[in-house]
Amino acid sequence: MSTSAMARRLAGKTIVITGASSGIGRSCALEFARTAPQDLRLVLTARREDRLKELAQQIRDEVGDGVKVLPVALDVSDPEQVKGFVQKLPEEWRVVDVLVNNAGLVRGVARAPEIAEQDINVMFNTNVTGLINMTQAILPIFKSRPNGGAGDIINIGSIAGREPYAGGSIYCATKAAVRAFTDALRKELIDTRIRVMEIDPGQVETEFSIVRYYGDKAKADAVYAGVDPLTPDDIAEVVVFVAGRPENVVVADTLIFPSHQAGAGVLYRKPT
Ligand code: NDP
Ligand code: 8X3
Repeated sequence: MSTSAMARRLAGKTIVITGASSGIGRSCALEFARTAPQDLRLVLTARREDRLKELAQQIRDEVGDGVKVLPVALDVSDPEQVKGFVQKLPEEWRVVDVLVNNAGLVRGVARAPEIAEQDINVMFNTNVTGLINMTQAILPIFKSRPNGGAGDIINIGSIAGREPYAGGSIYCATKAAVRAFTDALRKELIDTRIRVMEIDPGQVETEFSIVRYYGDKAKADAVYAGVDPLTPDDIAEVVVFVAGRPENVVVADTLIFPSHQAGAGVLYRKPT
């Protein structure tokens, strides 16, 4: 069977994805599996383990045994769980090559001084501290490789980290923090083969808005009324693309909009 250059570059890799139970993370798992179906290991993590198991089965049904999938329940906002994560993996799964730091969420549209403390904490603990702790848990593996180390860190940021908007101050601050951490880390690792990359989506239709509106599906649907948002697969294709570049190519920073969007909240809605 002939394989693509990208499949050959990804072959043999072990890829950890956070937030793989839904949306962009779930699509990333499927896209990696479809792109390199012959020899890949996927460690799929999130809090909802039942969903991860279903996804593992779907991948097996679709591409067969070439892709090995390990579902792992992991709450990235819990520092103790993240600290124990690598040690708890079976030994053959610990040689991680790619970390996709995707787990994240927004809660509410409140403005200061009305923002619930719990929402502030959950957004920072997940989007910022969780991402940093995951990175610190995996980096020693990368750094143990020759010539200073090798491996890929792919952080999912957001247009919200570049253009803060009213009603999103905390979420925007978390994504700006992701951006600062990512840029500093890339500089810290300049003498290695560790690639630090950030992908910033604009509007993507996932469970993101359902979570933002505390489960209110009608409010979430209104976000996408009259527009044609990105799908999680659109972002997953870019994630797999950057991981599948030749070793010397670092797609450091990417901003992706749907065609109706030109900034955070700068949307064209079709008249209804
Ligand atoms: P979804 O709500 O569909 O998916 C979010 C994922 O994050 C779920 O798998 C969820 O899993 C996981 N997650 C949330 N909290 C935790 C936690 N504490 N520990 C582990 N996993 C967690 O949203 P998206 O796919 O849209 O979001 C993915 C990323 O994309 C986020 O970082 C988001 O900020 C970013 N993004 C989204 C955009 C959009 O418009 N949708 C635009 C720009 C960026 P579980 O609940 O099972 O733990
Ligand atoms: C999600 C994009 O603009 O809805 O990160 O906050 S936005």
